Amino acid sequence: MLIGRPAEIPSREITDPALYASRREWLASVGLLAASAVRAPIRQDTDDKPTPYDVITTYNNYYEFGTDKDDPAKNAGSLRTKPWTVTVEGDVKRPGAYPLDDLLKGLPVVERTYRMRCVEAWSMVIPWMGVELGALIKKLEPGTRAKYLEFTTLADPKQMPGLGYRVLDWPYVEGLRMDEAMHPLTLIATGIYGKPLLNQNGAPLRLTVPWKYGFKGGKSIVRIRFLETQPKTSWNLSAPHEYGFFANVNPRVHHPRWRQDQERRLGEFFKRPTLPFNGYADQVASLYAGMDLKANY
Ligand SMILES: Nc1nc2c(c(=O)[nH]1)N[C@H]1C(S)=C(S)[C@@H](COP(=O)(O)O)O[C@H]1N2
Ligand SMILES: [Mo]
Repeated sequence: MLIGRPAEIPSREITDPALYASRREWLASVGLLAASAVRAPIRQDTDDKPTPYDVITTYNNYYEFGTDKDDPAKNAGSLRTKPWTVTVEGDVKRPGAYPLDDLLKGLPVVERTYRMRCVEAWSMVIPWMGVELGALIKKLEPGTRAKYLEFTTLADPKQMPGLGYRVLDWPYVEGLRMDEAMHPLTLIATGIYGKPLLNQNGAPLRLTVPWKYGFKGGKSIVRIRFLETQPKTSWNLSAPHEYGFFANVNPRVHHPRWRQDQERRLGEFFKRPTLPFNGYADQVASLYAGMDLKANY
């Protein structure tokens, strides 16, 4: 009955971008969007055409499930995301072990369509659903010494076959400076195309920082720490000259294996130019005023 289509229609057809848009209109027309508890206004942060759902969910980087692009979709079925607990530690007034629902309770649900640029020089456009990380941080009440956030993601060999390969020193850890974490573009994502995240995309919650390379967006987060000093992050530790802590998308600074001034948008034939800060410079460049952006890859 979804937008008047037969129930047996495959889900990938229901969620193609055009139908997604009309589904949203349909939800709005029957008052469902407005009725849901605390839903913030939708803000489109790009006019680029969203990448189809089946591409977003089958072409993935999630090395805990294997290093080929189709490994996560094939192998991540073994991940158990219910129940899910996120531990909050460090200089914060409300530390604790939060069941996921409690962690996110009361925070406005937002939908944002963002470009995602991987350091491997491909990109997608993803309609995320989630909460602003800044809203979560305010709810948890950081202390005055908290200058950075560290995000640790699940590392359970029983559920994650890729952990057998020492590609990285598990668990996968990422981090942000407090002002980056508080920026309204930064999301804790819980869904894509209005549906809960699939395991291969980092269920049940992952980080999304659209002006940074995709590896900053740690998947399946189990711990958030409020720190005084910059956390040690996995890719930066494994190859500091290739992966910076800031890792802002920067077409002028190349990775040894991937030029960064162009990218392949999945689904497109011709390469397109990569934009500084992935096209979000007007919103975020001021965070890095005075920093040498040639060095701060
Ligand atoms: N835990 C974990 N998070 C991760 C990764 C990973 O291997 N493990 N890969 C990162 C990289 S390199 C990218 S580009 C994005 C890919 O997100 P997607 O597969 O949902 O598009 O996830 C990031 N988050
Ligand atoms: Mo990536």
